[in-house]
Order: sequence, then C-alpha cells, then structure tokens
Amino acid sequence: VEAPVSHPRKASLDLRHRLTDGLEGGVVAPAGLIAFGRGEAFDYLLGERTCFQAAEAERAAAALLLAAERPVLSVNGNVAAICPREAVELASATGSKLEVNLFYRSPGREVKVRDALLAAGAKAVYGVGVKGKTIPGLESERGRADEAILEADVVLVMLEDGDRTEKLKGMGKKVIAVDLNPLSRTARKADITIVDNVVRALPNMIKDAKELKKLGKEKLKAMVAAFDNERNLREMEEIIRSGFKP
Ligand code: PTJ
Repeated sequence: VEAPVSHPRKASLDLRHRLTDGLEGGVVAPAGLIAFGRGEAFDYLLGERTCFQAAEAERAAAALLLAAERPVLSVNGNVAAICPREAVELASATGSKLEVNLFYRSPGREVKVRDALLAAGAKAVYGVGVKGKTIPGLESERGRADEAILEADVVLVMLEDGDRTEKLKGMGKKVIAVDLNPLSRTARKADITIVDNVVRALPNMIKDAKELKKLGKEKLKAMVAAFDNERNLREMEEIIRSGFKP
C-alpha cells in the first residue's frame, strides 16, 4: 500500500503500511502494531526529528559497536518489517552479527524474519531453530538465544520493553537500546539509550560508524566513556514533557 504523494502525512502512512504489510506477510506479530503505535505517539511529541541528545547517543552507540569484540544486533519482527536494509547495513558497517529474537516466537515467524534480513542483503543470520540455549533467568521466548547473543560483549536491542536488557547486563554485556519511550524498563536499564525512531536512528548510526571507523579502539572507548546516559535520558524526558514547539 502507498499513500498519495499529496498526503500531508505520507511518510508516516508509508511507514505504517510497511508494518501492516509485515503483519500480512507473517513477519510482524499482531502486538507489534500496538508497540509501534506507542512509539508513534512519543515520536509525535518529539516533533518526529532526531534531537541533539539522540544524535549524541547514536554516535556513542556507533563507537561502542566499533570498539566491541563481538557485537550483535538483535532483530525482532517490527525491525525486520520497517528497516531490514538499514539493520543489515549497520551490521556490516560495525562488524556486528545479526540474530533474530522474538517475543511471539514460532518456527514460521523465525524463518520469515530471517528471510527478510537475507533479502535485505544479510550473509548470515543467527537465532533460527535454536534449541536448549537460553539467557539465564529469562522465561519468555525472548530468553531463547543463539551463539551470537550468548557470546556477544555488546548487544543492540530495538523496539522492545521487558526484562531482557537487565538479564543481558547480568551476563556482563553492554546493551544499546533504541526506544522512543525514555521511561521504558529497557530505556532505563541500557548502557546507551537512543530515544529516536529506529528509521532515523539506524541511518544516523551507519553514517557515524563510517566516519568513526578510522579511529582506534582506545579513542572509541574514550568516546563511550565520555557519554552520560543518565543525563541524556533525563534531557530526552524533559523535551517530551515540555511539549514540542515547532
Ligand atoms: O516481533 P516480536 O515477536 O518480538 O514482537 C515484538 C513486540 C511487539 C513484542 C515488541 O515490539 C515489544 O516488545 O513491544 P513493547 O514492549 O511494546 O516495546 C516497544 C517499545 O518500542 C515501546 O517503548 C515503543 O515506544 C518503542 N517503539 C515503537 N516503535 C518504535 C519504537 N522505538 C523506536 N522506533 C520506533 N519506530
């Protein structure tokens, strides 16, 4: 489905249609539409733009992925439907693996999400058909993990709330979250929280990673150490609470 070019909300409608097409194709879970709608509300309050603070978090996150030894991007149905190419490109720009991780997991959906990533150019995708390997203490289907996430030192999680971030951190990993809700449990627990729409965050991070690639690991780590996630989150919350003024 495509909205007419003259529609004032064309970009927003086209994005919604990627979700509904994803639902029809079995990539997106029905609850993924609700999750997306919550994100839209926060994005509206942010003026549907990348704030300075979010751009800072994106740059620090790109630095952390580049400085990591075994970085992984965790992909769910919503991300596979709305920005699969960008997820694949960020993985390649940062040397990260891609792993499917679903809350509403079924063998059919795992394969569909993997195939969306393969169609977007991924060479390898982890997390399909995994048996017996789990994140300790996480009882939901999100707890099922493949070797990419289990062995990772840095994990990027996008568009999810819940207890996985805490458990990943309990395993000694650094977590980067993309979440338009600065109050979510995931946003609060992550090491770097990007309060931005994933469709803007990923392209920004790809650009950042390409620029930062020439820096050595020590400089990248210093950039990460200089980033203050608590302050960043507080400022993002203030921007939302104070109301967007065009
Ligand atoms: O594909 P599955 O089976 O893993 O299912 C995905 C669900 C629906 C379970 C997953 O999206 C989810 O956990 O949803 P939640 O718990 O509602 O959390 C989603 C978070 O992402 C909310 O805080 C939203 O505000 C935020 N969000 C939604 N859309 C976007 C977003 N953040 C950034 N960009 C968006 N486009």
